[in-house]
Amino acid sequence: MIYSPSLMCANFDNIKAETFALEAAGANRLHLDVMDGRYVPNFAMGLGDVKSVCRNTSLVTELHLMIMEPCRYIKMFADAGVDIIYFHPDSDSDPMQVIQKIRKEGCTPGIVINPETTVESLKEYYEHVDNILLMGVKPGNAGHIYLPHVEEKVGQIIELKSKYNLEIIMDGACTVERMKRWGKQGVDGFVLGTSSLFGHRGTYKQIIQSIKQECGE
Ligand code: S6P
Ligand code: MG
Repeated sequence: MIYSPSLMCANFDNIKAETFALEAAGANRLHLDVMDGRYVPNFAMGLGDVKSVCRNTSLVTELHLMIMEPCRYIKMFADAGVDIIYFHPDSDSDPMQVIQKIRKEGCTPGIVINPETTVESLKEYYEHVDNILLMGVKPGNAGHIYLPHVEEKVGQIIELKSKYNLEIIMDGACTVERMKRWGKQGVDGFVLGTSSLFGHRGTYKQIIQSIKQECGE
């Protein structure tokens, strides 16, 4: 199972120490949220933050771009050292070109399914990407409320998983209880935010170990 803490929820007073601590605590991937104030009305990590995390970890890093015209910035982030790049297909006029660009720059392409987007509407992309990030909340903030209608999409995307050889990661409102359920359904991993890790009692190590235990590892 993949456990990918969201660095935007970490303590930015010392992002290097946070990166080390999360890796030492047993995280097996790191999730980096980038927002431009246009695709979503918020700002999150910037290029310098992304570079710092990539420089200071040996873990696989996944970049979640919540920006307009992502194609223009793929090379920049690939050069920063990220491994997986997710983008929102409705943020660019030519999503296929974005996918190709991500591969050309040596990264693994993924698309994001928003809570209001149907699984069916993105079907033309599934054979071209390796990874899917399924949002459980409206993108833009940590701590957003879970949207229960997403539950139906979990089942729908799992049905397509083996056909297209997709990795499925859930992002947003990943509580322990939901991770247990979704893991059994066939989801491959979870973004750990305020619902399970940050702001909870205990050290990162204690919390991640307890999440793994609860989820049957
Ligand atoms: C949200 C962003 C996410 C959050 C994370 C927060 O726009 O893409 O990656 O950082 O999901 O998790 P939580 O548990 O606070 O909802
Ligand atoms: Mg994210």
